[in-house]
Amino acid sequence: MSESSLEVSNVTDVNHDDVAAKLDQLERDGFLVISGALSPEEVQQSIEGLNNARRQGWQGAVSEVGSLWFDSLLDKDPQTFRPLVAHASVSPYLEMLAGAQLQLRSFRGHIYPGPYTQQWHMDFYGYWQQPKRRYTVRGTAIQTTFYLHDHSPETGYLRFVKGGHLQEPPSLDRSTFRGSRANDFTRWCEEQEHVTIYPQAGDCILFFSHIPHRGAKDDPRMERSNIVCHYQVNPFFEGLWFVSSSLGFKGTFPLAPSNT
Ligand SMILES: O=C(O)CCC(=O)C(=O)O
Repeated sequence: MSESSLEVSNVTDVNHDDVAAKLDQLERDGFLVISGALSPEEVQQSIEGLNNARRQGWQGAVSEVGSLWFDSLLDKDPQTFRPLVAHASVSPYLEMLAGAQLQLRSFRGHIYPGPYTQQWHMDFYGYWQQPKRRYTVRGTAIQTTFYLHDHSPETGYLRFVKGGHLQEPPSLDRSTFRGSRANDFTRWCEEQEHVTIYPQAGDCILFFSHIPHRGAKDDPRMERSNIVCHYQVNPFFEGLWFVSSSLGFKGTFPLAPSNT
């Protein structure tokens, strides 16, 4: 399905050593493709859930690049969307990455109805700006983005800056960012080497929220939507720049024994 060597299939069969090896690859490459993470039925339910959310008008504002986003799906339609939090297909990875310390930060659905080229961005810009003190531990955010439609070189993609999670990009001064307009950071991203993948319906891409990435539709007729669970490990204060607000504390530790 992709150029990546990180594809994982049939994750229910993976053993401890396989998961550990894949996480080594995640650390090296910044992302991991979990192929067939959702069944065709789960894909269909998610598409219908998102379309229903759109009909109900639950979306936030339309972004400048033409995507609709939905931040209240867990509250408004838990039956459809709750199973995607620490879904069985990704939980072996999440378990080994953070276990009970894993916190769901936010849950966001997207629909991309028209022509769409996302700006280069990171979901966790503040990663590189965390205070370093004697007792601080670097907060890390990891996301699982579930794709609901097939991508191909003719239709659409997800693209990463190669190794972009390992070095601090230049020009992250927030005051220089104006919506989705090009700036020194996005120009730097464009000049780097890239890795492009073509997720298929049901695939999940697990990646560090601080790796620069962009999604796009090359064929504006393509139906495209996805669902993103952002997780964080080690708390970081709200003022650190992140693409979404946090859900808060209570009930946001999906792998904790009591789910508190
Ligand atoms: O449109 C895409 O594929 C990118 C989605 C995205 O930005 C994300 O998962 O954070």
